[in-house]
Amino acid sequence: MANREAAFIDTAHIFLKAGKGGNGSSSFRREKYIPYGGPDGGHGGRGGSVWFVASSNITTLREIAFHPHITAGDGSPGGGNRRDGADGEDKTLYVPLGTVVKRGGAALADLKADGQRFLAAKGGRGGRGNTAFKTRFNTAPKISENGEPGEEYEAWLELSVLADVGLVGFPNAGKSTLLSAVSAARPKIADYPFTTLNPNIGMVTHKNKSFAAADIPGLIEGAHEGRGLGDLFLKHVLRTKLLVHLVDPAGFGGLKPEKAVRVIEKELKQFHPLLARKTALLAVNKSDLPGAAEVQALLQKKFKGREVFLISAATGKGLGKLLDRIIKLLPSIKEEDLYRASEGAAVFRSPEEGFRVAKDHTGAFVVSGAKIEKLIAMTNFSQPDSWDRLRRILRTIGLDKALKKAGAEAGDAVRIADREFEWSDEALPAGKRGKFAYKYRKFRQDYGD
Ligand SMILES: Nc1nc2c(ncn2[C@@H]2O[C@H](COP(=O)(O)OP(=O)(O)OP(=O)(O)O)[C@@H](O)[C@H]2O)c(=O)[nH]1
Ligand SMILES: [Mg+2]
Repeated sequence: MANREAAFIDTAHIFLKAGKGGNGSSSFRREKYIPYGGPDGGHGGRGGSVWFVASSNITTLREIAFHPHITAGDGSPGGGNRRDGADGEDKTLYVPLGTVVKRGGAALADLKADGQRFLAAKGGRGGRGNTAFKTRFNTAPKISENGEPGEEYEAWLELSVLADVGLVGFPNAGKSTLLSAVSAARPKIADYPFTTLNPNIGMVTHKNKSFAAADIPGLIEGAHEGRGLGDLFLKHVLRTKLLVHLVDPAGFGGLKPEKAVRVIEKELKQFHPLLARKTALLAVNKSDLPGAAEVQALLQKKFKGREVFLISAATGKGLGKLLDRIIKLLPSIKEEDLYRASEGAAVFRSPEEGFRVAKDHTGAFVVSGAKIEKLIAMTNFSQPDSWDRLRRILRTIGLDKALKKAGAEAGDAVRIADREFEWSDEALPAGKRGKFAYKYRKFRQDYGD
């Protein structure tokens, strides 16, 4: 769209992919006069991670929304001569203050402070080279791990601007005029409704106290269900501490001021009950025009117990008193926590431990679980010794028992992650590495090593 303002974007559906760790290397020292050199395969490098950093220099999610595939670099493989692979490059994305990261409906992080960092997707660790597998019994291991896959998931970013005070009211009430009168913000002002299309934020300093104020597009009746622009932006005042409800003494669209105030308050409440609970100061604007003082007196009578100010955003009259009241009230209002996410840390991680065995419609046994799938991904199937190690681990963690209990018999297919194995109860020949009751024999491999 040509309209620059309309490009304000406050949600983004994104796909995060952290880097895979580099594969470890299986290599042996070769020197002229040392015929049987020991293992010297280096480790793979760590995969890069995806980070979000809150920054006051960014105001919209536009960049991210248009580039939703976010990928960090893979680690490099290890090499011979104990050469470790290089780490993959991290990917850092800057997001506006007030960005919430959500995954499957749960909030992972609420980025509110300038510079606050959030590790959104962790890079995989590098696979160990064969130097790591040397033991007293196996001094020449031909085992190396593949790198761990990086975390990968889809997420939603939601921005709600952070301000202490939200300016609400019908279109044309003078919200933008007020913001520009009390801050350095210069929102567009005009004598027609819906001048403001995006939230504007301004820093207000009054008597050595500062607070942020947000001016949102005017609301109309039905805003909470999508009429006008209102509902798109009401969420931006959800996190404010205080509302200033601006009233045009002329009313709006044939509504008298008193009725107009009630309509707006009903819209706020219907959008979110939290909005109805907020302290809301009423301010009758345009006091430089005839009739405004009468409207203020009337509203004060109709809304007993509420504070009704009389101001002129255009001439500045009455603004000092309104600001006095705001800075007096703000410190006593606690911010309601919309999201229970702990600062900077993910609250949602798939469980690592345990696995599940289920039989699918083809009769294959499907084994799932984050840890066991990771183990499969990190096994280098081109190395017979790695196969042995895998069998041993699977037995130790109890998969053999679980499969037997589930009714697995020789020849049945067992699927883990993207691999399929043939299960057999044939005993492996007893050797120096022990005897195994069962073996997993690979008979199909979808991905080359
Ligand atoms: N006389 C007078 N006019 C004012 C005052 N404040 C604002 N106006 C005028 O009212 C009109 C609307 O002002 P805006 O600040 O654009 O109103 P708004 O509430 O931001 O309107 P929307 O963005 O459309 O919701 C403009 O023509 C302003 O110049 C005031 O105190 N006195
Ligand atoms: Mg405006």
